[in-house]
Parts: sequence; C-alpha cells; structure tokens
Amino acid sequence: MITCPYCFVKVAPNNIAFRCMGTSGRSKGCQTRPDEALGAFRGGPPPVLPPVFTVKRPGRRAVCPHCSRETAWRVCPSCHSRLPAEYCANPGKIVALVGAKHAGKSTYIAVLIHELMNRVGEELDASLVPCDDRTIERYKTDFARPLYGDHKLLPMTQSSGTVPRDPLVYLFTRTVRGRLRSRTTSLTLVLFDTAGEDLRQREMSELHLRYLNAADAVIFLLDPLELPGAQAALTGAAKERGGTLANDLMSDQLDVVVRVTELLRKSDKGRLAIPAAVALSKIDELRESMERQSALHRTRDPIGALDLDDREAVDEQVRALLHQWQAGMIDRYLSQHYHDYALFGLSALGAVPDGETVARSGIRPYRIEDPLLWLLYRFKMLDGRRR
Ligand SMILES: Nc1nc2c(ncn2[C@@H]2O[C@H](COP(=O)(O)OP(=O)(O)OP(=O)(O)O)[C@@H](O)[C@H]2O)c(=O)[nH]1
Ligand SMILES: [Mg+2]
Ligand SMILES: [Zn+2]
Ligand SMILES: [Zn+2]
Repeated sequence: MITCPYCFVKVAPNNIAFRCMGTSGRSKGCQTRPDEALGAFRGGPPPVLPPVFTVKRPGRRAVCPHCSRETAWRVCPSCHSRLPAEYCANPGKIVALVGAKHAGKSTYIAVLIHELMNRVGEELDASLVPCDDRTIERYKTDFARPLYGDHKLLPMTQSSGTVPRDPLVYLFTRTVRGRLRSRTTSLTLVLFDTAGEDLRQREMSELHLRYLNAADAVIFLLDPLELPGAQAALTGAAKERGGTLANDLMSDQLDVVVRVTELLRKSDKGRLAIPAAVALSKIDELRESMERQSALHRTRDPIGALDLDDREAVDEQVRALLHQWQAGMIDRYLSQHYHDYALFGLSALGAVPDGETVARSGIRPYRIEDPLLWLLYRFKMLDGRRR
C-alpha cells in the first residue's frame, strides 16, 4: 500500500493509474481535456491534460489503451496528482506536523528544510531532494523567499478551505557507513503545513483526517509563550510577548494535542504506537529566564548520530519545565496516550524577531533538527550513541 502524498488516500500498487503522454512533437497521442478529478481536488478550473487510464498490472510504464503511446507518468487514481517515481519506489514516512495557531509550524518547516539541505545534511551525509516541481516552487515562494530573502516573518497560514495547499514532498537519502560497506537508505518526507485554525474546527476537513490517518509519526509544536503557566516564569521582553492570544480559542496548546490524538486513535484500546515528538518552539524566548548551563541551551555536538545522553538530558529538562509551569498535564496526557513520545525544545529563528522581520543577527536555528533525528533513530535510519 502506498499513500498518495497529496490527497493521502491509500493506493494499492495495482491501482496506480497513468496519464497518457498526449501529443508531443511528431508523436500522436490522446487529445488533452479538462481533468475534473484533479480540478476538484486542487480547486479552481480543471487543468487541461491528457486523459488518465488504468491497466491490469501497472509497472513503471504502461501503454495507453486509446492511442497506444507508452507513458511513465504515474498518477494517483483518486486525485490524479502525479506520483513521483522516487515516491513510488520509496513509499516513505509521512510526518504530520501539528500545533495550535501561531505555534511556529510554518517557520519550523521553512528553516528545517533549509537546515536539512545544508548543515544537518552535511553532518548526516544525507541529501534532501524535492520530489516534484510544485514542492520546489512552493518552498521558494511561500517559505524561502519571504524568510531568507526578505527577512520577513511568514504570514499566518490560510485555512485549506479557502486556498488549496499542496504538501512539500522530499526524498531524504542517507549513506550509512557500515564496517564493511556503506548502504543508502531513503525516506520520503511529506510535510503538510496545516493552519492551526484548521486543526481546531469542529468538523476537521476530510483532507486533514486522511493526513493524520496516514501519518507514521507526529511532531507537536507547543508555543511556550502561550502556555498559561509559563507566563510567570518568563522574564524581560518575552513576558510581554507571551499570552497575547489568551482569549483566542484557536491558540489553546493542549486542545490541539488532545484533538489530534483522538483522531490518530484508530481503535480505542491501549496507547498509540506512532512516535510523537513534542517540542517547545521559540525556545530563544526563554534563554533569559533560564540558566545558561541548561541542557536545552547547550549546543548539540554534531556527531552524525543521535546522542542518547543528550536526548535524555533534554527530555528531562523539558519535562521539568512543563511541570514547573503547571503544564504537567500535557506530559501526563502524553504518557497515557503514547507508547513512545519524546520532549524537545527548539528555536527555528534562534532569536526574538524584530517586529515583522527576523532579528538583525539573522536566522540562527537552534536544535531544530532534534525531533527529526529522534524519528530517524526510531525508523532505524540513524544510530544512537552514548558518550
Ligand atoms: N522568538 C521566536 N519566535 C518565533 C519563532 N518561530 C516563530 N516565531 C513567532 O511565531 C509567529 C508565528 O509563526 P508561524 O510559523 O507563522 O506559526 P504557525 O504555527 O504556522 O501559525 P498558523 O499558520 O497560524 O497556524 C511568527 O510570526 C513569529 O513571530 C522562533 O523560533 N523564535
Ligand atoms: Mg502557518
Ligand atoms: Zn491522491
Ligand atoms: Zn493516449
């Protein structure tokens, strides 16, 4: 079974569909026509494309039954989105990223992708390649250009009910050096930037439900500035910046965790098996309020593996913080509902933004890759090491 990374419908390999190549150059093929299924999924007028067909035993290529041209253009039978060849070969893990409104999800995605392509990619001997043209385009226009180009904070993510949104689909490939020989392992990372607003609606959309249902792992982002108990512990400017959304129902941090957990639960019994990484975002805001020596504010050694001692220290410290902030409920709730969850603290920007722009010191992410390293370790794509 593979999950379509666009509409998140589960597709049996035998049901993968094809799109005819149509007419190109001197080769004659089927005429283009409006694709209603794709139009309905993406919103707006149906795109005009050659027709979609199915065959008995689909392989990498198929012959169009109408015009006899061969095609390698594989599509999802449900939404008719193109299925990248790499994705069909490596039907990877879908990581759901969720959090309340304003928790920092979009910023996190923007910076995480940048880091995986640069610093962290180097450390892990890994490459991150976009699987389709829309991923390249969307990352550039919606994330990289505003944040890295114009140094502007990202706008609030629009509800998927008003604008159609595509997930970002990347192939993450790592070279794992063994004692005798190296091997490569891949993971398809499907990041869907949800609007915090959408996760709180009573009637969550079909698309969101399928997304959560298809998730192999979940990352929860919690905004420490909006945790009620954290208010008292904040000092300096962070104190003023916190709690501004207190009356906004969409910004309740725990609500989103509970809501999503209920939806992830396919049967009522036992704790959930999917790994959950729970991260305090914007940890830069807390620096002033905490001791410098804290595990959270120590930089991680780039050892190309998961540092298990460091992991435990950070987990402990975040747990202690939650309890100190009277947000221990979150920890208790997680332990009741997940077999495997881990606590993190990270900062995508690395510094408090300056109004609507990023701090003058630039974007200096801090421990942003930690949840992903832990998940890679869980997926057996990364070793764990003791000091
Ligand atoms: N100090 C600090 N502030 C951050 C950081 N990341 C995000 N923020 C702040 O949080 C705001 C919201 O971030 P977004 O990434 O847009 O949040 P979101 O979760 O995508 O919000 P919705 O799209 O509304 O669901 C930003 O405008 C910043 O002001 C960070 O690493 N440090
Ligand atoms: Mg957003
Ligand atoms: Zn689909
Ligand atoms: Zn044809």
